[in-house]
Amino acid sequence: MKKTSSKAKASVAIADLPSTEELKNSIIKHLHGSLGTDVNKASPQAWWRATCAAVNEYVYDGLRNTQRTHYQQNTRAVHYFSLEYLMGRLFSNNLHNLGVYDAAKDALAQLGLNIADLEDQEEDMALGNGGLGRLAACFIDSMATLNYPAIGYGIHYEHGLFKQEFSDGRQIERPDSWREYGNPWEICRPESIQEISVYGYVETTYDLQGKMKKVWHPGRIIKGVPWDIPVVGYQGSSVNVLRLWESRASDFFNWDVFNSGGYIDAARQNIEAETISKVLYPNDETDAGKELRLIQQYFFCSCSLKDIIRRYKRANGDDWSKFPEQVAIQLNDTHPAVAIPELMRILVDRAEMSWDEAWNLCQNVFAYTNHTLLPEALEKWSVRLFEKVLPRHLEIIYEINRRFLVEQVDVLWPGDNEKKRKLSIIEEGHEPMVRMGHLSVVGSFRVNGVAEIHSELVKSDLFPEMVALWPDKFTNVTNGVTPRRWLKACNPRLAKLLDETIGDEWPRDLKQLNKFAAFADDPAIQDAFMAIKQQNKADLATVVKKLTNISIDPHAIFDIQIKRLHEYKRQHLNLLHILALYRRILQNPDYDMVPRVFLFGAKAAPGYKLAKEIIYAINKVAEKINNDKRVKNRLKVVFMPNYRVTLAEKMIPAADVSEQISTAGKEASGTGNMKLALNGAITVGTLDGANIEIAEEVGPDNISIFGLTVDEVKALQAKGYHSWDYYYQDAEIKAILDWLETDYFTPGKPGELSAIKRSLLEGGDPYLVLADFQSYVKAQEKVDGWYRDQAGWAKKAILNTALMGKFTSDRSIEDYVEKVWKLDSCKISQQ
Ligand code: GFP
Ligand code: GFP
Repeated sequence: MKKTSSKAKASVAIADLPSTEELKNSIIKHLHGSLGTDVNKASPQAWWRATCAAVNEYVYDGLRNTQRTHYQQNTRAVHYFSLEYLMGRLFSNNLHNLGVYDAAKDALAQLGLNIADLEDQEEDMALGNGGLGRLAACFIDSMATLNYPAIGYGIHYEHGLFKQEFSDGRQIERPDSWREYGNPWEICRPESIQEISVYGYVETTYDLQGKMKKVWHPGRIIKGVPWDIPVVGYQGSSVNVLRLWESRASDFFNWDVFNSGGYIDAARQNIEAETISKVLYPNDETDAGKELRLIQQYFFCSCSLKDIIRRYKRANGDDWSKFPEQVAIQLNDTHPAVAIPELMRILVDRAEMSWDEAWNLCQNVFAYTNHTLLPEALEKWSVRLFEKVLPRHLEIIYEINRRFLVEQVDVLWPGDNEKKRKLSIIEEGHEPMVRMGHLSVVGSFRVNGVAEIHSELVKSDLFPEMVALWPDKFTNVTNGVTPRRWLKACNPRLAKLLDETIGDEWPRDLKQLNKFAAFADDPAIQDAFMAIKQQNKADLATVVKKLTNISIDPHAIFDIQIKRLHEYKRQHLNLLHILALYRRILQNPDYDMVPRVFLFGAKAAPGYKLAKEIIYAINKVAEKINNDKRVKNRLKVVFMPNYRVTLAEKMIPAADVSEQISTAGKEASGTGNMKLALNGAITVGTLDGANIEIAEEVGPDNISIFGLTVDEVKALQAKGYHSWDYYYQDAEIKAILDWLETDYFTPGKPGELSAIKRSLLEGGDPYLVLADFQSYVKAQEKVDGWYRDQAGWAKKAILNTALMGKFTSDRSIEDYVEKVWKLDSCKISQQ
């Protein structure tokens, strides 16, 4: 008889969770039977794989039960289309979500193994750049937890985001081969392969009735092989699937070339086909590999649509009328927007549906999330490129656009050519472009931004005319993060304290954290909370020592900025503040400040020069400060190499201060801000993105806000912003910027760090770093003052944790369900 743990009662998809003893036996069984090795000689890798295999027995149980239930009930499902999924590691996540983490830990301990060592055997699944990809990962966790029928679709990149190393302070990129030796969590599904076409030309033909028909003769056919990664909901609710497509040369095509004697050619085309899923594109890599990137987007959209249609037809036959009832597709940014013309092509060209019927159907299926207002992120593809890669889709886009301009734009603004020019999906000019943002809005029934202010700016600044055309189309869904990974799993000490004080319901009902607020003044809880933070900081100090050889004092304030490196996120503002403190210390040896350790984690896109210069500058300044005796340990600066999800999980629980310092109006939401506050860090932040909503939740006493507001930024820019004025009028700014030009931080090499100064002065300081500088310094002084009162600080930190309930991704998903997807949750039945 299997022992059913108490957790199993709450679970629906998985009948019997294993006891410690059963897990132990299963691990050994898999060590022998799946890994072909023996307890006496197994490597940590083998133990880790055997444990994954043991866990997978239960995961697959849940997967089968979930898929069967969805199939039997023919449920409506949401399909999340995303070019990025920043999953991190799955081992501890799956154990926690199954509710067997402790059992596994004990089982491994009985086998003489430390679970943390096994966790370190896993490579991060880093199939994303930053916030956008990590959001997708949090969302699929929440969708499974809340029992929503949902599939994540994406690309099975062979290489995820590059690994970062530093060489003399400069970023070096190394390939990430996360699945070089296979990944125990994924299942290849050759039975569900799809074929997709690219290139070629379009022929116009007429049937006997004289009806025109377009026939696309593709130049190449590529095979998409699906890999499924089970997504385990909390307490074993649903087990959904993340389906990632890998590209391969189509057998059909190779055979053809091979027969005509072109073996080498066939091999070359093989390589080309496989290139499609080779690498994840780093952000901001604007000019490189445009063609490949467009093909990547089309490849996964087409494979996914065909997969969805196959499943739909299996349940509903050839009757398309129920398609919009059964299928919702969420476009994660404009990256998958080509799915819109692709579905039109399938409906009009293949299913021979009328245009109007097809368009009506499309417009009831797609919804689009905008993640940024930055112009470089609103994708555009040259018409020329589109025509080469997807000739039929370009025609379809022209037709979508023609009808849009005639039937919508010209009706609301008759004869207004300026409006047409602005709203056209095709941007005119020397090099005509397809605007994927416009296409996404026109083809979707809902468009959302990712925080209140951002959604407002999407309406007022980005698409005001679209709002005039379709006022109800636009909405907001504020981002969220999964509290399972970002508190329960990464901060077990705090999780335990919460369990003991407010009960253990909070991981699936984060508003429960509110109850913790009642303990904010309780000295015993304050002490416990601060002791936990202290232990987490000591743990991080060990990691820092190991990775960088820098010693940091866990009693200093740990001030953390972790996010992609970008000028708008303003890591260089943080750097200027560090320089200001350093200078004050040098000028006044007794300068009174609470010792502070500034920790950074960030990757710069390989082609983003200034971002890389900022990393270099921080590393060089760090080197100098960390070795300067006069500083007397009041300041330490650490740039953590190879920032990724796994490192975030170690840094976030140890943070005292969270840096969220983007130029107001630029950070759509942020999600790191939520994770850090949830773990009790005090935010130093601008009124930007979700910081605004965090401030509303935690209240002004528990957050340090600074800088220009969105309206003030706009006003300043309208009036004309002159960064030179700040340089000449503020002696501290001038001294710091001039300092960067000397060889103080780069002995013998003056000018090595001058790129930052140049961008802030000659470059016009596009992100208003100098305008916000003094206000930022004051916000930091406020934090310094707060920290001197430890009880007061503990209270603020506790309240940050307690008042973050809104920011669970479960709430975001419920918002999507209500405002966009209209899904029913589906209780999974066991067999
Ligand atoms: C199955 C089930 C679906 C389920 C998906 C994804 O489809 O109901 O939603 O898997 O979990 F039938 P196949 O891809 O196996 O055909
Ligand atoms: C982007 C935006 C963030 C936002 C995420 C998720 O992420 O403000 O929180 O998408 O919506 F910029 P990154 O570009 O910062 O990775």
